[in-house]
Amino acid sequence: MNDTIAAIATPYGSGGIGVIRISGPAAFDIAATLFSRTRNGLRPAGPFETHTVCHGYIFEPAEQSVIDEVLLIPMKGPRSYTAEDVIEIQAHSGTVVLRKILDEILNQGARLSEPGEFTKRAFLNGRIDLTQAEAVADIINAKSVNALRFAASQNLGSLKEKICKMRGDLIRFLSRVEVNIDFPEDVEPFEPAETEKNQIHDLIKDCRAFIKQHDDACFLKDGIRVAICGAPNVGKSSLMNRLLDQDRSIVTAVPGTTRDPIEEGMNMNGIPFVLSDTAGIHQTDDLVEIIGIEKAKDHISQADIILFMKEAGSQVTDAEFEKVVYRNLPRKERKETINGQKVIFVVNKIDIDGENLPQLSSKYRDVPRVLISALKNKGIGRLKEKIINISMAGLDVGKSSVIPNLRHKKALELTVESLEAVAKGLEDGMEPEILAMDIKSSIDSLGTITGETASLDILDTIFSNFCIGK
Ligand SMILES: Nc1nc2c(ncn2[C@@H]2O[C@H](COP(=O)(O)OP(=O)(O)OP(=O)(O)O)[C@@H](O)[C@H]2O)c(=O)[nH]1
Ligand SMILES: [Mg+2]
Repeated sequence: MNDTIAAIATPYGSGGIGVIRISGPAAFDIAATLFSRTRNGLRPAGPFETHTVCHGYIFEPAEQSVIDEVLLIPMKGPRSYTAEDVIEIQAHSGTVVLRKILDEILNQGARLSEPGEFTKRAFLNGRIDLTQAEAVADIINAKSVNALRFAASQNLGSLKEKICKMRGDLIRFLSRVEVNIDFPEDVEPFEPAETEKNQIHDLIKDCRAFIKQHDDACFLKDGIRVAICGAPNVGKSSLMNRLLDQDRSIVTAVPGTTRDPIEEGMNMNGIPFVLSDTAGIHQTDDLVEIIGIEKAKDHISQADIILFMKEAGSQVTDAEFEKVVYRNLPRKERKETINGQKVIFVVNKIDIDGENLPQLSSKYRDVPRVLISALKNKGIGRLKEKIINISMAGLDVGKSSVIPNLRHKKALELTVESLEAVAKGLEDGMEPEILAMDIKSSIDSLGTITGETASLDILDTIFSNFCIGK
């Protein structure tokens, strides 16, 4: 933490501008020895006025030659990204020029930063909490506008505020319990007020709501998995290409064309999806097809939404639906998947026969049916709408401002566990000493979310996922 770090902060390759970042106590001195306001010889330029833009030249000191014409932005800590003294140099973006400038900065005593080290310093210096640091990575990796919106809100501290408030309530409650442990003769014996019991129940409810929010909305980050399945030749690959609006899967009139599942990402209404086109499921002796069918079944079992396809003019039986879809779903999710309308019965090729349309039996009356022609581009808009509606069902993306990630969710589950012990303890009139232990562990697990009580392991895992220069 006491040394000065530097890194190229923009992606490698040719581009308009490349940024090099320096952070630490020697940042201003290092910049002053390499930067000159005139091109006629290196005349050290400091002291810099903070938060201004300086035009000038970066020199190679040994040769006294100009490496590049640059803009330099000095930012005195704590008003900077890391809360330390920071210099950002905007140079021309090319691998060689940026590398050369960075080498000169390292020659002056800076150290090459580790992945995420600038953000880690911002966290360790108390400028941001851990949820905000994680949101930085989420902003960079956002695959959709919605994912970006949640990440941006978390970056501004929406999750931090909520967790800090819950933790604050528990800390106040703990201090009241601890007074009884430390000074039992000076105060009345501990008797929890009704409001305190209610407060613990409310906190459990809040944690559970966050956990649900994760379960409902984590797909906004990773993408909703949509599997297209059915018998050979029904038009699965044609639909895949139609939804993607590109020729991704091979389409032929020969049944059994698709073997390996084909996956492709796409974005609809700001929601990321991962579509997979799978091999036609049927009875076969062809070894390659058999392997493809096994893979298709894997995709069906892992999908969030399943498009079960049949052709117009054909019949469908419960047995076929069960073989292709129902029996491939994880046992405990079968009912919920069908009732939650996560399977759509897609009838394709309605251009050939618009009269004889297959219909599932009343046993599967909850499965919605959508009629399309992948070839003639009919009904595709309605199918997309249906997929989007299913994805958003029960999720109020508009109102909520936070989506806890998996790490937060696990910490919240631990918090619920300890808070339930606290609630039970309050009912049973448990000793204040034992009550205090359970309250403390709930405070600790909430603290791992914001970083107050996060171990070094957690920090290393989080920041090693960042790129160098962030
Ligand atoms: N008339 C008509 N033909 C279609 C339609 N959709 C697909 N086809 C044709 O049906 C044949 C099979 O299409 P594919 O998309 O390869 O079908 P598939 O389900 O991927 O087939 P496999 O990969 O072999 O399982 C091709 O000749 C397509 O042109 C449609 O809506 N109407
Ligand atoms: Mg195919």
